[in-house]
Amino acid sequence: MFVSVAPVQQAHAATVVNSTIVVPAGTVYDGRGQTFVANPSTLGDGSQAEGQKPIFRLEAGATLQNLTIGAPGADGVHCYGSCNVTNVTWADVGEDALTLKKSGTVNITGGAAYKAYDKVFQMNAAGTINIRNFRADDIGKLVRQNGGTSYKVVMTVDSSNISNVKDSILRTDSSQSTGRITNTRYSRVPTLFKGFASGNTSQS
Ligand code: ADA
Ligand code: CA
Ligand code: CA
Ligand code: CA
Repeated sequence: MFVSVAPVQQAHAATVVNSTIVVPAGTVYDGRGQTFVANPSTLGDGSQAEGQKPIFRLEAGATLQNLTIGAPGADGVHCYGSCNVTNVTWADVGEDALTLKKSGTVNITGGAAYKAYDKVFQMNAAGTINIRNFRADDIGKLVRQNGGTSYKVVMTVDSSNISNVKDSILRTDSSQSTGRITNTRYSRVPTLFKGFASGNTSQS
């Protein structure tokens, strides 16, 4: 499989990304533990303003692994179809952390998200998001299906640790969507699920 690796840089210095890094379909981008931040004048300042650009764009079947996204986080990661995000930490989520832009399955494995004023994972297309072994703290919502949409999104959270949530862990406006949370620790979470039809959520 084709794997791109991040350029070597000085220890502890963040790489400033001036234009979105595109990870081609079916390939792996390995950040080798480095930190990436947006250039605020080209990608976005990480505020709640809409229309910011992502730091990484993952084409269908791409994998992003082993890196930290620091501040400013701009619009984080965009997935155009299925994507795998493994051991990625958002130290200070920007407008949001990751958006599904075209239908597919998003697998988030390991990693963490901190300081998300509103949303962490934004689902703007039908599909599935599987979150496993994840840490989230100081967030508005962990997953939000785009407001007012009625397509189906399957959301699962397993073996994770979620704390200091303002709104809810999983939120939708669609009666088709489902939410399942297993083996997960929470503290200071007002509501696990918001907006789901009855019978479409489960927790154990
Ligand atoms: C808000 C906004 C949507 C979309 C979304 C996002 O929910 O209303 O149009 O921009 O944010 O993808 O960040
Ligand atoms: Ca938004
Ligand atoms: Ca933030
Ligand atoms: Ca966004």
